[in-house]
Amino acid sequence: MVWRTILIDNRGYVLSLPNLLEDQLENRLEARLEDRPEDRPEDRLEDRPEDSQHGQRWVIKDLLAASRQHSATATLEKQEGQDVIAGLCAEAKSLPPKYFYDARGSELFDQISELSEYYPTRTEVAILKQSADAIAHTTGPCQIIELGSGSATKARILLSAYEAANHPLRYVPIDVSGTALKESVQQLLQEYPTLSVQGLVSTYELALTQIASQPPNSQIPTRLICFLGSTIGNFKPHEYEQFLAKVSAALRPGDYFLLGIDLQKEVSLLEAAYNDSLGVTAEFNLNMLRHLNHRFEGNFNLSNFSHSAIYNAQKHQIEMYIESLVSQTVELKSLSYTAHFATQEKLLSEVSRKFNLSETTQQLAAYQLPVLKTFTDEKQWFGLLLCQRSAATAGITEEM
Ligand code: AVJ
Repeated sequence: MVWRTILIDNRGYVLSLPNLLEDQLENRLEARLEDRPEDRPEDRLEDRPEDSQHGQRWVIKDLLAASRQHSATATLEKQEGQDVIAGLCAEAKSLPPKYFYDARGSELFDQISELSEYYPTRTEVAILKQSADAIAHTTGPCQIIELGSGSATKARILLSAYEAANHPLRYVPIDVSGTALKESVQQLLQEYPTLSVQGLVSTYELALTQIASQPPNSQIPTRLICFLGSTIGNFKPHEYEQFLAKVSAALRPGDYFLLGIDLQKEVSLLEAAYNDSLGVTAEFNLNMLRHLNHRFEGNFNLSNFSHSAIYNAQKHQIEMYIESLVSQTVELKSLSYTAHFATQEKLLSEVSRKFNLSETTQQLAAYQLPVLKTFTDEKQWFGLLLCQRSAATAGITEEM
């Protein structure tokens, strides 16, 4: 299968040529940017539905590459690594969890999800299998948009239910790992002969902005945004609120939101899930440093760091740390940044919040995302909430 990568900028302009090889992207894109005619209406993405006009069933757009090129003020890496510098500069060091997910990190996460101690994936998959038909029946035909699609294991459960319900199959996977995205799309297209796919290599932020600006698809106007796996638990409280506001703004009244949340439970179960006996979580955690080495010409020596994870009961969250075993200095060359670590200094690499069903249900309603149906397992370990975007209430401006 020949891959066709299309790049679009923030305003939805197509920048690249078909059949671009990934390692050539940056140079080619720069060249294209220079000879790009200003604001040609025929280049608008919305006017080029990939299925009907080009006879294609898929398109993958790299919003990250496109947005990086957008800023003329800083070098590509400087722009991109600002969050890394900010995290390492802080009194209490931290790094954004999105840096877990290079190709290796996505692979390691798949391994985590199969560990005996790591109950969330298995539990959510079981709930999804039981509820997928009800979800398909409730939403009717819709575009399935998934934030953080990874290897799309859970999407398959939904797609099969929509297929069984004779709904048209339209999937919009979004992931920061281009490799994971391409591999999963390639597989899905083979498994579902009628499926059409629009993949986005993107952060959630950028993707939600893009989704908010898309006019309704004439064939399948209803959208279902899926955010599974309790990845929402990675957000700090203010980021969580901003995120719900963005989802709400991206959806039109009548659209759906399917949210997976890991529920509060016994501490021993939680801590075991993030300190597995095979050490896969430890490897996943430290892989972030390898990713930073690769991405920003860093010299983190992984054997000088170790993994730890504890449950913070006050904040109802797992906190995962990378601890420095020695006093050391690490340089990230392409960011022109040097960080010092003291012996036993801890860097927070992830928080994984654990939720309360009724509290979360109330919060969703406050963002015009009232819960229509709640699905859970018999132990109440994990919750799957199907919400429907309501019409704006008095005092809140409708943006669509
Ligand atoms: C993918 C964010 C849901 O928080 O449980 C697994 C990531 N980190 N083991 C989680 C993770 C360590 C996972 N999420």
